[in-house]
Amino acid sequence: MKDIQIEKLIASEEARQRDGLELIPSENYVSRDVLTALGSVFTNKYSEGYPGKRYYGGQDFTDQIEQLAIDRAKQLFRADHANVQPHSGAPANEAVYNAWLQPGDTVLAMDLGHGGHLTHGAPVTRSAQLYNFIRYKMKDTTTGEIDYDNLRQLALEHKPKIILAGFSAYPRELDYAKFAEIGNEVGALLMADMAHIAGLIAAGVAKNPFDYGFHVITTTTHKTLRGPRGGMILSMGKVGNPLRKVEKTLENIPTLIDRSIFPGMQGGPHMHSIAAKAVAFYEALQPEFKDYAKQIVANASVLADEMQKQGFVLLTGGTSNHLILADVYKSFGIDGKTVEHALDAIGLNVNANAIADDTLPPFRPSGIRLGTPAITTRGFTTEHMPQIALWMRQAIDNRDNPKVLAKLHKEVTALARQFPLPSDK
Ligand code: DSN
Repeated sequence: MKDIQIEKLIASEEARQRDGLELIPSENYVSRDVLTALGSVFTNKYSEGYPGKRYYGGQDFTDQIEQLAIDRAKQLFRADHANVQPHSGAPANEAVYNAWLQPGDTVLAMDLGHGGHLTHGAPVTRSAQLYNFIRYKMKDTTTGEIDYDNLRQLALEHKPKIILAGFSAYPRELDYAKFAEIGNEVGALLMADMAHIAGLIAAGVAKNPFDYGFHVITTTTHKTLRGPRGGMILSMGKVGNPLRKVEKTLENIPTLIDRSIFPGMQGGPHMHSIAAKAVAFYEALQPEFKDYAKQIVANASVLADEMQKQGFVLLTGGTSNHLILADVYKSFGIDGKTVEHALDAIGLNVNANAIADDTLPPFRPSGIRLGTPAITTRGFTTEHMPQIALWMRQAIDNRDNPKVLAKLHKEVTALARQFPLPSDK
């Protein structure tokens, strides 16, 4: 590379990723093949429109790439339709709102503090200015059970046009059948945001909301699905010409979504990213991906147990997926940001996270959030989890002792280096 500054920074980031343990639950390591597709000449091409219906010439290969991505996504998630163009998860969610709602319409979604996502109507977002978001919560934070009775009452009272099941900080399975029952009772579009668990659903390790009558699923492609940074919208219904207007009916959802993404919200799709999505979907269709997903959940379950032995108080008492939320304020009397920094200092990356009804502010919340998708990609198994939990506790206890932190950092690096990144292979 002629740009030495950027070359050095890429090399430094590679070393950081290799020498540490990535425990942020929304991150992962992609394969060399995904990286190759992402760095390919498809980044040079404009392709507004959809396969066979483009506004510019020269689409012989872009059409094939996008069609492969679509077909593989549909197969993975048993969907009637896939739009693989969203640049990420936030625009994917916004595109569904834009497809189905009028300004002022109501959406019933999970409260941010109880596990929901910013794009599910947090007051600071543009969507929250356009639409009326009502929030449901957990009934009991020690088990994670959603308050379905309250959810139903809210639905009957506010008549939401969309009921949204999904989360970015919730360690349990949702009861999609209950959501569907309530949604059907009030005539709402059933939308799931499976960004965190897409890989688990693809592998059959977590439930697929489509099996319970959901109409739309949004996701990112870079978390448990282990693809490039990007988004996708899957839907059930009739697939029409995306460039023609159709009536707003549940059956026409796929066409409404295509129109909402282009020309509604985005311009040219990022075809290099779509090529990389296609590669990731190919990888997720291989039998070994099922083993990977099972191992993610097994690792998370043991890590959660081991953390509890080390004194961490866990929200919902554990985990059923890839994700763990710990109330470190309750556990050790210190905030999540302090713990994040202490763990960073020894090469363990987690993120500070608000817990349900947090009394501390968002930038210095009571919790940390972590998970096992990335370390499982590197080959870590349940036998390594006690050591990770022990290091976490030691880093917290010695957070003001640079000598001990440096020693722990060396130990973490020594273990990490035994597990190459997929892009090294
Ligand atoms: N930032 C993502 C996460 O970490 O869960 C969600 O958008």
